Amino acid sequence: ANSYPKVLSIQSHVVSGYVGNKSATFPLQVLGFEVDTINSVQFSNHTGYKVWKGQILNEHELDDLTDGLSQNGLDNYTHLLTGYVGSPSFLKRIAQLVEHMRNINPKLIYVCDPVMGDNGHMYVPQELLPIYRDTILPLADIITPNQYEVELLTGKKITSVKDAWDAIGIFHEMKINTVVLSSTELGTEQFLLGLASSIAGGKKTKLSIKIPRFSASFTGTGDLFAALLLSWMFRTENDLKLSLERTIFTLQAVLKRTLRRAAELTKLGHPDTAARLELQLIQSKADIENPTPSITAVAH
Ligand code: ATP
Ligand code: PLP
Ligand code: PXL
Repeated sequence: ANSYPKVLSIQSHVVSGYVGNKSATFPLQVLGFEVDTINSVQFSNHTGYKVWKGQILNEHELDDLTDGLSQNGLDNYTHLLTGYVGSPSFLKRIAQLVEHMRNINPKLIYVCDPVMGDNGHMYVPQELLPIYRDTILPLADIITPNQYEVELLTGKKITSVKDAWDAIGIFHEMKINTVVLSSTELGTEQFLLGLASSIAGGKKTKLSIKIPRFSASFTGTGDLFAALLLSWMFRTENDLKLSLERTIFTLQAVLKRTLRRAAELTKLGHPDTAARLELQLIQSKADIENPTPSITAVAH
């Protein structure tokens, strides 16, 4: 029996900075999860810098790791979390892995961030799209696509809040219990609009949340969002409203701290590189542990 929830997180590792597993592990641990990580890549830093170097894990190497876990009976997880995946063969192996993990624990919760692109631009190979749509998503319990990823997955352009709810309905028809669009451009200049919907246990919940927008673009926030949402859905027994509000509170706190630090670095004459906007995650431990939401999500 598991005394703690135990998550397998398959994401990027960066030596310096906070994206992928570096963004997800600390908050999950702070919130009481055992976290086992498989590093789908190991890079010096994220790809927003002028240079990045490192290694990519292939599907055979993934098999080696999961086979070792399996032979020692270490593959009893309560949760699986996946983010950025760069190759079709690796993504197909993840589908097999979900099925294996569900045989071990039929109650496994799979949280999938189907990372493919942003703002009308795909940054993964196009072959990933049909694999996510037809093979991976039907296995997921919670998905966190962005607006562009929803358009890719449903084949429909989203230009209104109604379009977004309709698209979310399509995912529910695929038996995905919980769908969260962590940020859409359907708000205003001042606010990003977050949308969340759940049909878990036959109970329908539809929520929107206005997220005060900062005029900077960050990296690793999508990964942090998915890790926090996973944590709070477990800790609140699937209370989507509380989970969304707490997740957004922590993101706001991390981003405010990150911007404060960036301004300090600028004052000190630090060069204007991607390093200035690395998430101030460790410094935000208290805001991860004890979120005190001030923004409420409203029902639809
Ligand atoms: P993914 O690509 O991982 O599926 P995404 O692109 O939607 O997700 P982000 O745009 O990084 O992910 O958003 C995740 C969360 O980060 C948002 O819900 C929001 O809380 C926060 N966030 C990111 N950028 C900003 C910003 N400029 N201002 C305010 N909040 C932000
Ligand atoms: N660009 C590349 C090459 C990436 O690998 C990622 C990671 O997922 C992103 C952009 C954007 O990441 P996100 O929107 O999750 O912050
Ligand atoms: O999800 C963000 C991310 C993950 N992994 C790698 C990245 C990025 C964003 O740039 O470069 C390797």
